[in-house]
Amino acid sequence: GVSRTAVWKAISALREEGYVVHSSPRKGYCLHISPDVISAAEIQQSLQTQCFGRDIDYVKKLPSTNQKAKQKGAMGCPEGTVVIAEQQTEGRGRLGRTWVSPPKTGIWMSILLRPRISPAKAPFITIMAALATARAIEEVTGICPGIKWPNDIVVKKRKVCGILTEMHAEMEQIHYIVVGIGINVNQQADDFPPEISNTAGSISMVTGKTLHRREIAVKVLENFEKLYMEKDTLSSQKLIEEYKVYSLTLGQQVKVMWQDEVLEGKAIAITDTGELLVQKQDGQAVTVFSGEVSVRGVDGYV
Ligand code: BTX
Repeated sequence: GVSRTAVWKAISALREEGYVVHSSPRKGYCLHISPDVISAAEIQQSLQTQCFGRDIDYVKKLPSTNQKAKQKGAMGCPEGTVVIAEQQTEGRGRLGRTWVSPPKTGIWMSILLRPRISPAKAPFITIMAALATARAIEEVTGICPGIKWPNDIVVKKRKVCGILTEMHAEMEQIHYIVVGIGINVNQQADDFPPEISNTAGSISMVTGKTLHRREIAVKVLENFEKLYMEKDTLSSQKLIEEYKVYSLTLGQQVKVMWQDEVLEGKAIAITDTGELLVQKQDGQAVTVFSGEVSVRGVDGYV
């Protein structure tokens, strides 16, 4: 019941997106090559989740996916809604920092959540997102990444992913949480601006291959949903044990930077609510909250 012209129009639109479609008179069309696009259709065709990514808002260019996801949170959009962009012009990191998000090379996405947990437990959501992302990178590429507490994923001493969790809550109740995940996938060394060229890296720089971003995006959503759905039964200790497998911070000497203060000590544990416990030289243990500080190894970035 569809006219040839309608089909031709749809095929032309796909070609404009970068799909290579062969056509043959009287036979029809054949999809030859799919480009590396992270549109809703591309992600959803292989996504095996119940809730995460069932609703995806795919945008070519926007200031920040976290900003848009927060608007959706305020509008009452359902849990699991994802905002994903090919490019961010005002990508944000923690503490008002910038997240460099050039077009078509990385995964810039935000997930809207409405957990029924106490706001004090919210740091655990970041821990889950970091664990899910590390697992996704490992499953797709075979590389074993490290997690620098709380939210950096590091490969070969370079940051390939950052996570920004933002919450809208009252004292006792969370209205919504937005988890923003930025993953550098296909950038090469000279794609990064000079100010981060010594610390930033991409997955492709390690594998030497260009990767399909959607495969990683799908695995992140699947792994994250699995951990998230288990949150009421999974003990925090079990989650921390799993997180520890990837942790680059635990057991290390670290420098904690907060405003103008620097604290040095050994990272000895992650608490039941997801904070880092640092033991100073005088033996005193200090709890470090993720929203407020930068943590560095004493010998450099990791
Ligand atoms: P962060 O504050 O831990 O890291 C930000 C710092 O990382 C910057 O100050 C800079 O030094 C460095 N940096 C900036 N861009 C990159 C990059 N592309 N790769 C490696 N290092 C970089 C981390 O904050 C949280 C980042 C979350 C990004 C996602 S993307 C989707 C969502 N939308 C949004 O606006 N933010 C999140």
